[in-house]
Amino acid sequence: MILSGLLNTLSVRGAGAPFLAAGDGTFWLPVRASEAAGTVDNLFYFIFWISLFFFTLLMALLAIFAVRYRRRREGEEPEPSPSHNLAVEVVWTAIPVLLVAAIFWFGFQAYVDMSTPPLDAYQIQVTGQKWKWTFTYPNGYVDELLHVPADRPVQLVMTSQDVIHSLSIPAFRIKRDLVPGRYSKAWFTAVRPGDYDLYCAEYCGTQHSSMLSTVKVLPSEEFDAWLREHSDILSGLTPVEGGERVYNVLGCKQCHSLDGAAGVGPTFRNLFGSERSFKGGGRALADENYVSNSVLDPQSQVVQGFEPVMPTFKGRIKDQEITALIAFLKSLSEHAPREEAPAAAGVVTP
Ligand code: HEC
Ligand SMILES: [Cu+2]
Repeated sequence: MILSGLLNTLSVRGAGAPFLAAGDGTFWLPVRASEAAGTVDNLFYFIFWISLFFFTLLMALLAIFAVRYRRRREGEEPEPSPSHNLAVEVVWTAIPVLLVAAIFWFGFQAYVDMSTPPLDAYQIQVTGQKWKWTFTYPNGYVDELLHVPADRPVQLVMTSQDVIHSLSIPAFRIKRDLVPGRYSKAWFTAVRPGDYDLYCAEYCGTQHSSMLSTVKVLPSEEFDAWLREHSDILSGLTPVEGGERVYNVLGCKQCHSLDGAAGVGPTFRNLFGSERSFKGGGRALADENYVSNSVLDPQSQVVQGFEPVMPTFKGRIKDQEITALIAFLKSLSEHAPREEAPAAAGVVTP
């Protein structure tokens, strides 16, 4: 029967090979890079062809009837038309009901599959905030690009720090909202190594359109090697080099320059050891504890002339990384003692 054939082509893990396997995009849809993409596309084309078939049929009948039964003479009376035909009515009710039921069934199946991650899925935490994505790996490594292993189910556990965002990866056919104060989940199995676009699909403020990232699908062993290499960002580096690495990797450079120019936040040049004044009064010397506190609780002392927009790095930065940052800031400042001060080693975490 046609229906069971369709069922086969549509089922994700069904016996039959999917009609559209992972592969290049089609006219309407982008490249298919996840296991579920074929199912979604089959469903899309199922609905598309049904719609096209009925649209063509109805428009053709409309045109034919309009010509065939047109009024040919001035004053011609309409012929009496039948008001009821049981057979025709049963047919035009039953066929659409069956089609709609089939669409529901295939759609529901795909929805359930796409909402139920396998228990052994590899978990990555996702945070959305105005206007960037951060991806936290099981070992604590944080990145702004989403690296995932191919051919392994990956689950994203997502939340937002401010407003509603929506993570959308067209090549994987997934899109899910991130809501502040709760966790939403999405999962996929990427099947084609390569780079794919990741968008925010929920209007979240003025720079919504630049809230972009890239998904990098790596072959499984390459992914493991990549994660190992990037996890310990301080390894093999001096404290100053390590601090510079932290500055780049954790995104401080988006807001803090090194050349003396103020950006969204104050420059890091000559910051360490200088006197700071705060909004609403108060002054302090920028020492080790001040830097540590600025990173962990930025809103507690807001520097005069700047907005309180720095996100907290609590939970995302390790103590050794703060220590390295302090060494880096000292190297940029003429107010700092030239040698490593012993106090830098003992960072206080509130
Ligand atoms: C989104 C922009 C942004 C990011 C990212 C950011 N900051 Fe800030 N930062 C600010 C702003 C704005 C201020 C000034 C207002 C305040 O004190 O909260 C500031 C203040 C500071 C201060 C105090 C500066 C001073 O002049 O006294 C330090 C130290 C600091 N940030 C360190 C960091 C470090 C380290 C990182 C990365 C781990 C970082 N910031 C990431 C925006 C940012
Ligand atoms: Cu957004």
